[in-house]
Amino acid sequence: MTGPEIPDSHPRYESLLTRHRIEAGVDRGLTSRQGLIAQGRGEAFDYLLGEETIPSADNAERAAAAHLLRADHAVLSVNGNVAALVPDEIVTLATATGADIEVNLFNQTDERIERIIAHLEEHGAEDVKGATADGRIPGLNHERAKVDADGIGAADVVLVPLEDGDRAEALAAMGTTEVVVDLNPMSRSAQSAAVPIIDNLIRAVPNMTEHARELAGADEATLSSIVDGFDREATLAAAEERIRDL
Ligand code: PTJ
Repeated sequence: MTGPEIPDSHPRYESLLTRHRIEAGVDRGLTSRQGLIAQGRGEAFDYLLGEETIPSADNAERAAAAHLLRADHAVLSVNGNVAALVPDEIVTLATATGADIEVNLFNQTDERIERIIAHLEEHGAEDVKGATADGRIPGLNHERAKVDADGIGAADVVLVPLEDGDRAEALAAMGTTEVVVDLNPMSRSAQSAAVPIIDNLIRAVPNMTEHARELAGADEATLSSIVDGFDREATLAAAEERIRDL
């Protein structure tokens, strides 16, 4: 994806680049218009967090990498914002962890699912799931309950960036271990996640890959001790404290 003419010395370079990517995603029919609003909400929280990966988020990203590596069947869920912001990085994370990729949308249309699958394939993804939609998340009676039965429907660990609260809670109720990336520590999705990552997607996904690469040779006991030692409440509290103290 081509970038805008923004000098990288600009103090808000990353934020402007991110905005441009979301705009381009909408223009290309990948991202929903609601995705623009979600981006604005995220930016406000990112500003309050200091636009950096705080130590508790880095720790959560490490725990997320351990979950993905240890899983029997991990799936990275991709929506319109994820597809626009981090297509290469999601493919790289899937490769580093052996996870599947599934397109799963809040505002579902077959056309947009197919466009996003084609876009991810252009970025090197293979066997992207989401087009079959032959399974359902129990407890949700909307279009967004649809998942692939052999994808999110059968996963033990799912990474759901920028999820909406209802679906995040329904996935958690299914017994799926949920890793959520959301800049708002008070959002229902962050609050219901086994691993809430309070960080910007554009920093969180590459950092998870870095941790996954570092942990690639780790044995089951090491991965389990990282997973078991993770404290979700402390992670949420640290992010909220950072926001309140700024
Ligand atoms: O592509 P679709 O149809 O699946 O739609 C996706 C959106 C994001 C539009 C949909 O899920 C939605 O409406 O989400 P919400 O309810 O607006 O929630 C978005 C959450 O993501 C908010 O809590 C934001 O703070 C957060 N957020 C936004 N941008 C980022 C982010 N978190 C991490 N990184 C970001 N770049």
